[in-house]
Amino acid sequence: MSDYYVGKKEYFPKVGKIKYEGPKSDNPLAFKYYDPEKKIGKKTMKDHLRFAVAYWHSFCADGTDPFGSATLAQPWKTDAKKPMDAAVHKLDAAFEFFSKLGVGYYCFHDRDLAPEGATPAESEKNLFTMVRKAKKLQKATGVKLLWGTANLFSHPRFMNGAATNPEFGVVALAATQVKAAIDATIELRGQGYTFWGGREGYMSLMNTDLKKEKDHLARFLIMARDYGRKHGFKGTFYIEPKPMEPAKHQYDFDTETVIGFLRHYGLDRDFRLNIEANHAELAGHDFIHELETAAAAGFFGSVDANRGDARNGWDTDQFPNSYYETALAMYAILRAGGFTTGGLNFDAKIRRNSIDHADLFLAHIGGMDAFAAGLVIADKMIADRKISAFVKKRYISFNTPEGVKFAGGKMTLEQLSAIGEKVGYGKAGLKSGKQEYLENLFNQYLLGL
Ligand code: XLS
Ligand code: CA
Ligand code: CA
Repeated sequence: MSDYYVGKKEYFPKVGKIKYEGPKSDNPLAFKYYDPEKKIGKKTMKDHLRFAVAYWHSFCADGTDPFGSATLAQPWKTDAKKPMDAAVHKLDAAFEFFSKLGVGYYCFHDRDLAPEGATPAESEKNLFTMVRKAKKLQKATGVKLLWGTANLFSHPRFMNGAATNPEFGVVALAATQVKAAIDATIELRGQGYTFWGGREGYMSLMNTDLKKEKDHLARFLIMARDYGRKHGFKGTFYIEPKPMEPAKHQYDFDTETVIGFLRHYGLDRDFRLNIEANHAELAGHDFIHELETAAAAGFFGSVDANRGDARNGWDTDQFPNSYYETALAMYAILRAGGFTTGGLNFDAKIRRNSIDHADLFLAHIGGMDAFAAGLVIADKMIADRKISAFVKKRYISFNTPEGVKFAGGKMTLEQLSAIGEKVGYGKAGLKSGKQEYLENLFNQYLLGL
């Protein structure tokens, strides 16, 4: 029996343990850049990148889209007659996949792990039956939970939102799920708990009290935070911004919006951001802009690693494959101090016509290689100091006593204006921003891989 599956059946029999073979390998089922134990600076690649697999895309989504039904063969579902049996098979398949791929973490929604029951109590029972099994598999494989979350958007009861629903009863039902999902996360020693604002937003302001809904959302998050802390959750709570889809407008629009919200409602100590590349794009931002914004405010937490499509205006959730993007992202992440409780969660799905047995592996291998390469490139950029030295020098005029006074809040507008009088027109020290030089330099780092 293979070391990499612990259930009764092997679900990926044609794939063994994925190994590092180096950039010259022509084996599609091998890593070209991701060499888990290789040290980059003080940490191994594995510890820098903290890869996680998203349970929902890889084991639940079946290729259904608005125009067509399931395309992906998922024997762990079709094998079973009862929903709970299917959940057990799915868990076995998932842990076989995690171990063969060699990722350290996974992430799930409550309903990914276990089906909803006839009552909230039965749903919780189902979840805990699966949590107990997951705990055993975590122990057997060493794979850990990066974060847990609750699905508060799929069921029709959440069509008008969860915490922001106009019906108090629905808000209370959302609480049954969040309470149980936090318990599950604690039980599985999850390092984080995520809130993505599924349908927390609105479709029309004609029927929406925006202020009330935002207040309710904050209330709900405060209760969840207090519950988690009271029951021993020491990890990080995350908010994952997204500007739209499924709602026309979502309250957690982007990083800056979420930071403002957290500060306004006093949630800034416990919550950090989980930034998704595709959501950044939907908000009209570069991924690195969102990372840098979070880091600058001390809110950087975790990443949902994927990509969108520059010409599609929706959440395509594709696997990341641009080394340009991953290098920029890792440059921001390393300068933010790297991950602590967070990691790189592949919130990405294979295309619905990727129906071969190994496609799920190939997708993850590509994403892991892209981030490993990004890490190596970013590490060189930092070590070389050319870019950081340039940026530092660009602001050197603020190192004068007057500049220091200004930045330290020790100057009035009158005083600043008097300095301006002295500087006079034509002597303000115009210097080139050197964008083209820096972009060329970046390409050199990229090719120097
Ligand atoms: C959907 C979100 C979702 C969260 C978890 O767009 O990305 O999958 O990451 O609820
Ligand atoms: Ca996500
Ligand atoms: Ca997404």
